Amino acid sequence: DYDVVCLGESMVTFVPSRAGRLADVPAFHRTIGGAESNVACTLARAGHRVRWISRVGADGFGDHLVETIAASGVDTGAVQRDPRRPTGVYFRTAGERATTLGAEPGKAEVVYYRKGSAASALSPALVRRRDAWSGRVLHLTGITAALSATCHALMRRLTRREPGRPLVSYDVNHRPALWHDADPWRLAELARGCDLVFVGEDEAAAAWGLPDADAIRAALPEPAVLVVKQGAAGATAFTGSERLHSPAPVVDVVSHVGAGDAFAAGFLSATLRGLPLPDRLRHGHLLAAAALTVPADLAVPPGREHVDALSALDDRAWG
Ligand code: KDG
Repeated sequence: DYDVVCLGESMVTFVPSRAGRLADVPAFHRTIGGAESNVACTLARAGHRVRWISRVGADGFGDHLVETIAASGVDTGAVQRDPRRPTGVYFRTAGERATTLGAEPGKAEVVYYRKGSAASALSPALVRRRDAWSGRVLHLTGITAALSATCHALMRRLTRREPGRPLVSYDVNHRPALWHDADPWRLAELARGCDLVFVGEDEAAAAWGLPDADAIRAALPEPAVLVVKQGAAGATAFTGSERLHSPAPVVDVVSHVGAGDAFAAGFLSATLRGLPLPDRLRHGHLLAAAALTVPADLAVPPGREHVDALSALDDRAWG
């Protein structure tokens, strides 16, 4: 059995050869993206047993995703091939530090080609419970809920509180480009059925109009652990009656894409190792720092000993 099962869509990702508006980028570099497989790969590289469940097209991009994710040490045996639908792809800008016309500073421009993708056909009928429940933790994100009606139904099924289910971890991951017609409060409804929830203060403001960490906790009292990420200001975790803030290390940001996934992976890794809450938050910050300082969605994370050593540094080294 696995430590963590991650379920969700991955895409072949095209990252520009240089900074600037998407409209001006002449060439792209192929890499991979997908919030849940980013978490899976980072956890596998930290030494955990991880499975990724998804559906890809019977095409070269599907092969590339499965081969790359498997090469990180993730079990891909439960990944399905769809003979009729393609693997999703997406393009985004790089060099978010540069303020370019048409792009909000600090935000990447993102264009998805994933409507009707193989993964959007995932449904309660296509995912066996014994596969989804084959780990100590099942990690999901709100992206899946936005892909199709059948994917939303699958998310509702997987976040239903039932005896015998593993710990369900959920990163809200509000992607505005996927929520044109749908109500983003669906993301909060799903969170209520989960045990561990990650959400950014910025996305809670955008999706739900909630101003700060305390307002988010008031709206989401159900998860046993709620982690509110506050960008450069750090993160605040709520567990039962406890509230703990942890500052983030100062880094030179190259790209924000993938940092949230790395944070979730660090927090989950420390949780699986039975480390206390302050260490879970620090492990999250350290892996996020690695992701923030590379252009790709997925960074090669620092090794476990390195993270442990950094995490043990004096408090003055933080914030
Ligand atoms: O968290 C990073 C992801 O957003 C990226 O890898 C692509 O999964 C992706 C998405 O749907 O945006």
